[in-house]
Amino acid sequence: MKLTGEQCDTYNRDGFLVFPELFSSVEVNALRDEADRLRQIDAEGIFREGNHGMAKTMFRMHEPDGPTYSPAYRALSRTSRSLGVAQQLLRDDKVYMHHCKLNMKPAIEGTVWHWHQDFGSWQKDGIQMPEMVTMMVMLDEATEIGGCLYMLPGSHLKGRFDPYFEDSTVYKFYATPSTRVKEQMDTLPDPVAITGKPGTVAIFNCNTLHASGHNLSAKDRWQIYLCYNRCSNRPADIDDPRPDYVRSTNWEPMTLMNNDSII
Ligand SMILES: O=C(O)CCC(=O)C(=O)O
Repeated sequence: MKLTGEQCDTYNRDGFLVFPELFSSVEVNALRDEADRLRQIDAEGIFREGNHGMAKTMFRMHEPDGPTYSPAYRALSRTSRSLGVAQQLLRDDKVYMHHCKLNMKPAIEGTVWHWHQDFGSWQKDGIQMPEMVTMMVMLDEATEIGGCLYMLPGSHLKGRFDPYFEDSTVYKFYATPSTRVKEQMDTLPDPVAITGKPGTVAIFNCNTLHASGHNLSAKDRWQIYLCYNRCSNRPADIDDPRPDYVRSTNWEPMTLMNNDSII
């Protein structure tokens, strides 16, 4: 798959692009079945939340040497619709995956992600250049009541906002101070709700401000995140790096797989 010039212009202007139902229902079902299998296991790289200890996030389903491995997720990370688009947007054929994760925001209990730029965390991983792209794939219908993502168009062009460590939520991560977010909201177009049917994809820049709310609906909201980086932009050595499942140390270029390899 190749993006058109117009799609590239939209990505460069807004900091994100949405592709309705880019993956088929057969592919989505295969990925859901695998997620269902993996969430039963107890492994580093699977985090739980809520009163019932439900899996909230799992990592590293794309690498064959770990407990959370799934061939379907490896294939997902390497199709021309995922890796091919990342190579095009990063203008480089040598691309690796910083991490792959599934956020399973459970019905009623799944909670907020405050506004943030992903590069806030990735810079602390030792990555120098904010030139990374993330592909989000919906495994459920994403709705506003169900805690879909929101993107702030054009925010990736405003540079980096010094993050703070947000530890009041279940998800502890580097978020953007609310004063800075409000300043940007005063001047930029309104946030866009990234809603869609299962199989819908959003690709976004690592400096695009994004957030999501509580899942108030009766349905789980499962979304995969594939975070691509240029091999030449791999992290520098740092003290006390995060574990491999979230800061990959496999910096080999990924190779494309056939489009039908997920199923
Ligand atoms: O899954 C979500 O609702 C938000 C996830 C997110 O923003 C992130 O992982 O950076």
